[in-house]
Amino acid sequence: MKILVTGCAGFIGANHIYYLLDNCKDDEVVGFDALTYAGNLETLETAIKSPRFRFVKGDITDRETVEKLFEKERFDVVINFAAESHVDRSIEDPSVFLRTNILGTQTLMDAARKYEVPRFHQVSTDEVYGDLPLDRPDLMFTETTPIHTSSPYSASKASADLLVQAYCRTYGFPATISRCSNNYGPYQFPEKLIPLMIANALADKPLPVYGEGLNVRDWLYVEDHCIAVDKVMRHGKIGEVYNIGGHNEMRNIDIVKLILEKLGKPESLITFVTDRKGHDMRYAIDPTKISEELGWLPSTAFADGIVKTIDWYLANKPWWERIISGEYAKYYEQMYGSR
Ligand code: NAD
Ligand code: TDX
Repeated sequence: MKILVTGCAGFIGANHIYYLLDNCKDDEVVGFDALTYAGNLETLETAIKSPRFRFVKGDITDRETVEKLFEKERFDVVINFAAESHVDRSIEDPSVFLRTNILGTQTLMDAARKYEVPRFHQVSTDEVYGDLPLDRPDLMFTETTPIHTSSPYSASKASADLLVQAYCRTYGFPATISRCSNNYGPYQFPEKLIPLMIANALADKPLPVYGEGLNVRDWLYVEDHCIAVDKVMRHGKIGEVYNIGGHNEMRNIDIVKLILEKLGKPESLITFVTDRKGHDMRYAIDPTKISEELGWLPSTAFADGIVKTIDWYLANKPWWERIISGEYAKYYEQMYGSR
């Protein structure tokens, strides 16, 4: 098959490229990415050497470029990872989130319809369901939980999901949607909780925990997300939504303390800072549907995944040090300088 992976130079997209190249030897992969602040071609250095992979730079909202690509390549599958993905940035400036996450998805779907791509997969997020209370551990998100968004980011992802579902119903568009919980692992941009805390701890800088650090996230090792997306893309039922998560709920403060312990750094580095506006309290995914229908189960336990992740950041300092010393330093100062 010829597979288009958008957002291939970001965290999960790049991990997905490596998953496909390592495990799906009959597939040819084209990666498409606008190389925004979050995209990094260095991440694809090894992939680019493969004769089964080609990188194309472009923006998913650029209709002309997207259509030309689809006309030339005649893809069998499109997987849309491309997005603006950071909640804090969406609170500062929602516009680019709406453009990329909603209009970009529409542009890709229109091209897929025009060139009759047989299969389209939309990578969505558990954040479309809003949040759950801390005192009801029995509650989890299922695929029928109502959409109830909190941030401009989650609203933009939910809007894209609704559009995908509308295209399925109206045009018989052959799409699936997956909604995953928080990912962690190699190549995650250092603005996100786990790599940010690793980088700061290694530099003996304060670790900025929002509010009291009691918010709960349901963490999944990135490769398990890739395996799940691959299963949905090949075997999922057209028109269906699949939740992806590994029953691994943890409080932010406990993750931060664990990182400090693993790195041999003191808890005195923890600094409680002003909370995120509209901060979702708890996410928890019920993955029964994907487990029962597609036989997916997570394969990396958090205890192992977090060690692998910390080891990766230790072994790949140049990758993230180049990021945090560039444009990102300004972002960090703006977000955390007087928080
Ligand atoms: P990321 O920010 O690391 O990467 C996003 C990539 O998309 C970057 O390479 C960026 O250059 C590219 N991109 C952005 N705008 C683009 C545009 N207009 N045209 C083409 N490319 C563009 O994000 P991520 O964490 O890898 O997330 C990937 C997808 O998975 C997103 O759709 C996100 O909503 C979803 N998701 C992420 C998580 C998570 O924990 N990170 C969890 C669930 C779902
Ligand atoms: O400096 C920080 N301090 C802090 O306490 C940062 C960056 C985060 N946090 C908290 C906020 C959240 O409760 O940690 C938690 C995780 O934060 P993020 O890494 O920003 O992730 P989150 O907001 O949960 O969203 C992530 O998961 C769902 C991804 O960024 C989304 O793209 C995905 O859809």
